[in-house]
Amino acid sequence: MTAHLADSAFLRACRREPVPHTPVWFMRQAGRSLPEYRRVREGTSMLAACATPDLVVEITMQPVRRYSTDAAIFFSDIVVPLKAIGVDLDITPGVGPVVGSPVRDASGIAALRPLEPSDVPYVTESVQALVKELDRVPLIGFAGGPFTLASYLIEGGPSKNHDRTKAMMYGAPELWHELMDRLTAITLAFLRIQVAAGASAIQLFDSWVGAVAPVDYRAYVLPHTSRIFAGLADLGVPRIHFGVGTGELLGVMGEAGADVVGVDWRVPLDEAALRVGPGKALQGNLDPAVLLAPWDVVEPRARDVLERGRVAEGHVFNLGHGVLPSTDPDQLARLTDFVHEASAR
Ligand code: 1CP
Repeated sequence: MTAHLADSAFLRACRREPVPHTPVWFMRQAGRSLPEYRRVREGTSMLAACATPDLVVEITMQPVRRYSTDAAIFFSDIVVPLKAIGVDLDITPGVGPVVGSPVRDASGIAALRPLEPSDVPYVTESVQALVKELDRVPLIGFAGGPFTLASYLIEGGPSKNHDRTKAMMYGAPELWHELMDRLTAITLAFLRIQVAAGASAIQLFDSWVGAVAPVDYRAYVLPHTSRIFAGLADLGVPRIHFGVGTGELLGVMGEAGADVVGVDWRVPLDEAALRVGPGKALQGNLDPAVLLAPWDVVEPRARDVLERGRVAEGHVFNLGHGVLPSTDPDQLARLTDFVHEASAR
């Protein structure tokens, strides 16, 4: 990593060091809300796009060029490593990941083999090309958290209540832990491949883990997420841990070993800092739907996030979840500039 990159506001904030301004990036900043994204994606399926380095580089760069965010997020999807080991799945427009034969028994779990770098040569190639192109802007690699991946595999697609997932978790804990062990190994391998190729930080998106109670998180999820973060420790890159609806889980998530905890919009950052405990930076947490309101509504709320974020030992400004597809890109441009100007020290 170059000195400029290591000294970037984003990586400094993740390490809880003083920053010239609060760094900002947006979950799901690539794609969806950008007309230039829709143009380059025309005629190419989501998974085919993820496997085409030229497209990955272009789409990852689009929001960085447009907004001057302090970090780029690798254009891919949480199901890419599962597809790469042979799981029969696709990403259906307007729905999300859909699995052909959901994983519900020991033989389905046994088929989930480890991920090797040779399964995802396009990931290595894309990250290497991106790191060159981004120059002084850090690239965040990512993977899905094991609970979230397990939910897609078991339910066969997006789910509101995660019924079958919880049925396995509570009713067949040995199967559950075997599945989580395999997903943990795949996730760790996928993240290490991205860092080996040059990613400067990683984020674990355990988006749907807010569906479990703290006591169950401790029993059924924490052992696995802890192994993922411990398995990345030797790489020396900041590790970010994010989920939605995790207000009650922030304390136990803080124990999993990440350097930065992502907070959704439901818990103010000053309160989140108390729940997460010392020794962590926070990331978040403007409600993405606020951006659908006029700027004079957005500005005081963004200022409030910045002010509460000062209570944390380090703060990376973000939304509380991904950019909504109907967001006007000009609002994100204005928000990026506002965060930079209002937080300048
Ligand atoms: O054809 C398309 O454009 C499909 C839309 C799309 C896109 C642009 C999907 C399908 N995935 C992605 C890219 C993606 N996914 C990124 C790249 C960076 C970016 O867009 O800035 C990232 C980080 C993800 C991660 C992801 N995929 C998560 C975790 C983050 C989150 O939003 O919580 C999850 C849960 C998924 C699953 C997924 N993939 C796609 C959709 C529509 C969904 C969600 C479906 C559901 O509600 O369960």
